[in-house]
Amino acid sequence: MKHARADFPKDFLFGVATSSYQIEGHGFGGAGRTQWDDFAATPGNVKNAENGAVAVDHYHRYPEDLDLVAAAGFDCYRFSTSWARVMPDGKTVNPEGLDFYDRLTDAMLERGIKPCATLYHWELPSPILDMGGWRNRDIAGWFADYTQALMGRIGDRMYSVAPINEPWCVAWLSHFMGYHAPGLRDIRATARAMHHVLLAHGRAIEVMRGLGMDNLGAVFNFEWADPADDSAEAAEKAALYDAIYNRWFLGGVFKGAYPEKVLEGLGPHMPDRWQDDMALISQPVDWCGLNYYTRKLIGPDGGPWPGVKEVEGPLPKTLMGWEIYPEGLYNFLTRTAREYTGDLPLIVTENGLASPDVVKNGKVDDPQRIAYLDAHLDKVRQAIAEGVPLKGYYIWSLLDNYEWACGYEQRFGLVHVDFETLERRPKASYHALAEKLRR
Ligand code: PNW
Repeated sequence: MKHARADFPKDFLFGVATSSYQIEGHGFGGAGRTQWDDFAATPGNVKNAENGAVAVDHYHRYPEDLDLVAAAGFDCYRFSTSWARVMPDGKTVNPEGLDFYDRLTDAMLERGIKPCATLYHWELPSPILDMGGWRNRDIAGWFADYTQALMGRIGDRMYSVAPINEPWCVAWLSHFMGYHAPGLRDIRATARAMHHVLLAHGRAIEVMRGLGMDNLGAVFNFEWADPADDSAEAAEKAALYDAIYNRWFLGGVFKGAYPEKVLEGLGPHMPDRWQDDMALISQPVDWCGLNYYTRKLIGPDGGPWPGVKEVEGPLPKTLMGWEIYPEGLYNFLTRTAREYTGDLPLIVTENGLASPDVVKNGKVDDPQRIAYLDAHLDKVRQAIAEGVPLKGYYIWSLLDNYEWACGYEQRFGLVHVDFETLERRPKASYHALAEKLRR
């Protein structure tokens, strides 16, 4: 790796991220069924119909995994907690679930790792989905109760907390595009989910303030949109893509307002009196997290609203087929600070890639990952040099894991996992980072 800890401000935090359903293993320890178990069981939704029942068995192997976080010299561990483990029916507490997150928290602290929690990384309890899931306004109250139960137990030891991982994925990807659970393609469901997910964010922040917690934030996934050609149509479509993907959620949380051009399409389907919720949604938070992977090229042609069509870009791609475009990270860091968050601390809460691992003589080489991280860290340094209040950079992910609709095919880890034996083996990128991060 080109960059070392010494190249960053003294208090800059390096971290590594995971999520509960992608690593823990599910369906035991009193945990309930989730929408991803249901979604994966329907053929065609997930590669090989794979699910997170075993994942990488982090539930039992977390001491070894946290040892890896600590040994690399990471300051922070961004993990998520499973609603369905804490409340199997979405409403009733499972003491075993609370005990697990209590142990996990203490295991981080014992190793000098800062616990950075996310309360929802997509494993909705199935009984909540049966009641409408994100389409039902009541979800915000149920989510607040879950927040209270869990943070009442571990909140005193959290370094930072964000309620929701990637509201765009929760709402648009899952209710409009149908790529993620619950797999809907329905504009009315989408409009409701786009609003209720931020309402749940607001309610959870309110609950945690009530518990006296601070360092609370919001985590968004961003994709830079470039027009595919010089036409006015392509520019307009790229701007609409940007408004749906990025500006809806930033606007909601930091301005208390949604972009007009998205409301033109979603407006007729929005829940009644949604405007009354905007003060709760835009209450102050302490930091803003950005997950960044790629950009999209948007063509001039349309169809029915929103009529946004992605076209294939010319840049080198990762195994996911995502273009490698570090400039997009720079663009988001500078634009977010300039237009939305001002002096508020920003954190890159995810950045990384799926890349081919070359396993030879017991070693795992992943040169593409090292190059990708270096290229993005260049942009991180450039943004900091220009005054962006960026306070940390977390890599997705610690371990190869369950990559949602791609099943176990795509490997995002710094640590290779043999999915048969579940043996962990640090990749070359892990060793390279460890050498640069040790204090
Ligand atoms: C993020 N998209 O998800 C998530 O936070 C992780 O759980 C996930 O493993 C990681 O990125 C890599 O995919 C995304 O289709 C999943 O645009 C899909 C999209 C964006 C983000």
